Amino acid sequence: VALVAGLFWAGAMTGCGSDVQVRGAALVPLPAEVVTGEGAFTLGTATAISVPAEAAGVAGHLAFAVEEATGRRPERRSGGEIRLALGAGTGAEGYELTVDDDGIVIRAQTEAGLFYGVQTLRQLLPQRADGEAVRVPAVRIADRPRFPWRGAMLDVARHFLPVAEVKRYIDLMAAYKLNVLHLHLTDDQGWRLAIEGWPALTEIGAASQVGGGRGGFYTADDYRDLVAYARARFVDVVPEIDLPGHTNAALASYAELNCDGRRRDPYTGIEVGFSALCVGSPQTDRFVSEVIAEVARLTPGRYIHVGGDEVRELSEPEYTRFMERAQEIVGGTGKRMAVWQEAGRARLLPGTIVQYWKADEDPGVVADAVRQGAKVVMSPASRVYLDMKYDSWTHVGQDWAGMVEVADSYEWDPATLIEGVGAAAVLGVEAPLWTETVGGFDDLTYLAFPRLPAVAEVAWTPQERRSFDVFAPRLAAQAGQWKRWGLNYHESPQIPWK
Ligand code: TNX
Repeated sequence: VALVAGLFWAGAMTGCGSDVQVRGAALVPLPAEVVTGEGAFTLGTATAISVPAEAAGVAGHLAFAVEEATGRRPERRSGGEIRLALGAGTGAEGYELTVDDDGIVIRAQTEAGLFYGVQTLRQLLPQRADGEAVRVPAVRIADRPRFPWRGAMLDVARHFLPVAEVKRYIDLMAAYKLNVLHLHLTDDQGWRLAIEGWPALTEIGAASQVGGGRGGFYTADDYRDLVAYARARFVDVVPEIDLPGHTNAALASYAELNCDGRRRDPYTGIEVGFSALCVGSPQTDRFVSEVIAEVARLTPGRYIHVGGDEVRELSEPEYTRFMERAQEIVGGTGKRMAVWQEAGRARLLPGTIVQYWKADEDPGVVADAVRQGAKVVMSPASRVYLDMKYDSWTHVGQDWAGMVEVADSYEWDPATLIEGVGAAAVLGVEAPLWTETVGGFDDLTYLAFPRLPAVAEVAWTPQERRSFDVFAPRLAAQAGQWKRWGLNYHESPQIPWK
């Protein structure tokens, strides 16, 4: 007898289900459809995986998931009991996962869909059973994301993050089916990407950060390595070069970018809004053109983010003219422009991405941008800014957008947040992590967990399937994994941790 998913989850939640069912209830983000069946498949050290050649990019991820559960790397051969299959009908990122007595099959139209099926399987498997048989109860899952843009942003400018830590964050994102990593590469406090022909950007611009540390930067090879690592996990990198404000690091590197021709001092504080390129000058135009060209060359993805936020030093016409010129430069490289909401005041090409972040400054500009054909990525600070404190006890973070507990991050609908910006205009959701106060990876994960998985479910799961009461125990069940991964996370009082 198949139970409908809602009943199944409710049963597991109230403790009526068996232990195995409770494990089944630990899926985050919640799939679109889950139907439990009868029986189970038992994995052992002899279980093999079967992966078609065209899905080779997912084989390693599947093998890893099985190894996590059985303690042994599975053999890959045709006729293996855990099978990946490509086939039409699931949509670009959807998949179907079936567990019965004979085995496990994940079907999808694309490798990305198969990858998400594998991430779901990972959550269905008990971890590190070491020798014990691993029982997976029969289930049929049909799943697909609500939004195509499921993002996280890392600010590597205020505090530099080494490549290895960015990769760890990508792993965490991918486990929750997030697919866009927005890298905030430049700001007042540091310039983090080497640009050919502009050596001072890294000799001077990269050598500072908040609080006066050594800073750091990515070489072109580091950046390519990050992009490839992300790609292998179906994550696109969207680089941000924040212009024309938030540019002190560039202004400290090159005198010619300043209207008075004088280099600025490096900046290690946390004020915003005080810097701006000398817009309209030929030097600035050459700088922006060469930087964007280099970033476009290094980035296989469609989008380049050029910031546009918090520019207080320019007049309105100077600002909008600059953003329109930046749009022309980005377009000239074959990419599309992404911008923070303020740039909705400029004339935008259809298909531009406008990222909403705050309510107190004219959210009407976002609706204006949509009327110009822009698509919106939702990053409401009071919901998804992972640098906000959870409560007054939080030892790291800011509070200008309020305290943001897990329920705040979870209980909102991107399609009804802004008047005049309906579902059709919303491309997705993104959780930024600004790092003014974040000096190390443990603080970073403390802020991201558990809010990042909450935002992942906002972006993935159909709105009518979401409720915080049902989410909270599923989230609690993730903690075992987080401990095995060695993650520092916030034990929110809103979550029934075991
Ligand atoms: C606002 S969000 C900023 C960032 C800060 C952040 C701190 C945005 C587009 N600008 O420069 O780091 O607040 O929460």
